[in-house]
Formats: sequence, C-alpha cells, structure tokens
Amino acid sequence: MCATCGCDSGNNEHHHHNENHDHNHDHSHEKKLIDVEKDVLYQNNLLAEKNRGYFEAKNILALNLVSSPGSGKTSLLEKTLVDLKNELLFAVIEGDQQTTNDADRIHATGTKVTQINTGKGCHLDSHMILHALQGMKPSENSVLFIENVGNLVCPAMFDLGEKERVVIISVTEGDDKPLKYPDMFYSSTLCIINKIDLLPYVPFSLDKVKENAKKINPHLEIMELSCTSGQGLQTWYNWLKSKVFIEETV
Ligand SMILES: Nc1nc2c(ncn2[C@@H]2O[C@H](COP(=O)(O)OP(=O)(O)O)[C@@H](O)[C@H]2O)c(=O)[nH]1
Ligand SMILES: [Mg+2]
Repeated sequence: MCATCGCDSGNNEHHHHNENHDHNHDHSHEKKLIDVEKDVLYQNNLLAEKNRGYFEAKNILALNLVSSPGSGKTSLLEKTLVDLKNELLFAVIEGDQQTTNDADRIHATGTKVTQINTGKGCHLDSHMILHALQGMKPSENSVLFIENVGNLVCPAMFDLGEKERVVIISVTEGDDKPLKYPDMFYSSTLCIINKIDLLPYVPFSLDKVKENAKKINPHLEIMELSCTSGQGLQTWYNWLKSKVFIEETV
C-alpha cells in the first residue's frame, strides 16, 4: 500500500510491523483502506473525463509522458519543442516532487509551461491537471505534453484525461522492466526506448525488451531513439504528427 496514492500492492496479506501486534480483530481497517482507494480512483476518473472533454472541445492532443526518473522525458521534450516549433503549437505541464528545474528547461525553449510540485506525492492526478489547465489555458489546436513524476508504478493508475500515454525506457534501466512494471506498459499506447547511443556499453537487448513489452501489451507501439545523437527522432516526430493529423480530421 503506497502511503500517498493508496495504490494496491496487489498483496492481500496483512503485514504488521509491530511484533507485539497479537490482538484478534476482523481486519475491518483493511476494508476501509480498499474503500478509500476505490474512492480516490473513482474521483480521479471523473475529473479525468472532464479534462478529456476539455481537450476534445479545444482540439488539444494531450500526451502523458511516464517513465522512471532520468530516462529522458525532459530531454525528449526539449528536442521536440525546438525541432517542431514551426509546425506545431505546444504547451507543457511538468510534474515533479520538488524544484522547477524541468519547467526552467522547457521555458528556455520558448514554450508555455506550468510546473506542478507534488511534494510527498508520487504521481500527478486529474485534479492537479484540471487546476493547471485553468491557470495556463493552452491554445486550441495545440499539443499538450504532461511530464509525469518519474515513477514506473503509481502514475499507471491515474488517468489524467490524456489521449495517449507514452512510456519511456532507457537502455541503462534493463530489458526486464516491462515484466517488472506491467501496469505501466499495459496502460501505455507507445513505448519509446531512449539512449540507444549507449547500447554498445550496456548489456541491454532491444529484441528482449520488445518481446517483454509485447508480452504485457501486444498492442503497444515501440520505437527506439537517442535524444543525444538524434537517431530515431524523426520516427517519433512522424508518429506525433500523425496523431495531430488524426485529431484534425475526426
Ligand atoms: N547518453 C544519453 N543520455 C541521455 C539521452 N537522453 C537523455 N539523456 C541524459 O539522461 C539524463 C536524464 O535526462 P532527463 O531528460 O532529465 O530525464 P527525465 O528525468 O526522464 O526527465 C540527463 O543527463 C540527459 O542528458 C540519450 O539519448 N542518450
Ligand atoms: Mg524530467
């Protein structure tokens, strides 16, 4: 049980850290915990639908970028915002526990950006996004990137109202991660494998990570790139533009 988001550990065993906890009880506090968790996710889903309606009404393509810390979310945004600035209109919501470091990096590209600091929180939720939208008012017909808190677990449970969830994994993290964090890979529509410039130096198999990711989610699209060398970025840009194009034609 995560103390901040109420996420289920998936383990229904009742753990007591206090060795002297020997009283008999009916575990009703567990039920209370599950009810709270259900309520948190229910409320989140309601507001996520509200956000989705807002995005649809304004023809905003919202993408939720999720990954472990340091896999390259902000680096990918920095490249994308600069390289496509003459073709697409962008806005960014940055999520981190502390600091405005990422928002500062995005601001330096000349893009409209809002930073959300979650404090003890380990994920963004739909209420935070709603609040940020009310403040920043992203333009119609734009692409809104939401960089989530670096965490491969809790953000998987929280729909923000996004159209696409993009999970980024870098080659230094190990090719077994889709199997270890299945919820994130199952709930994403695109997987970007970043830092392929480092492949000669690390024991990471592109084939293996793809096989593992497809085991979890057979529909997952997968692409590989390097923000540092630029290799593969064009594939990402084409994917992004194809999504904007689809948005405009429906
Ligand atoms: N070698 C290499 N380093 C990268 C690449 N992309 C990002 N990095 C580095 O990885 C670190 C974390 O990147 P950042 O974008 O802050 O990751 P975030 O925490 O997911 O936003 C930084 O030092 C980046 O320079 C890449 O494609 N190749
Ligand atoms: Mg970042």
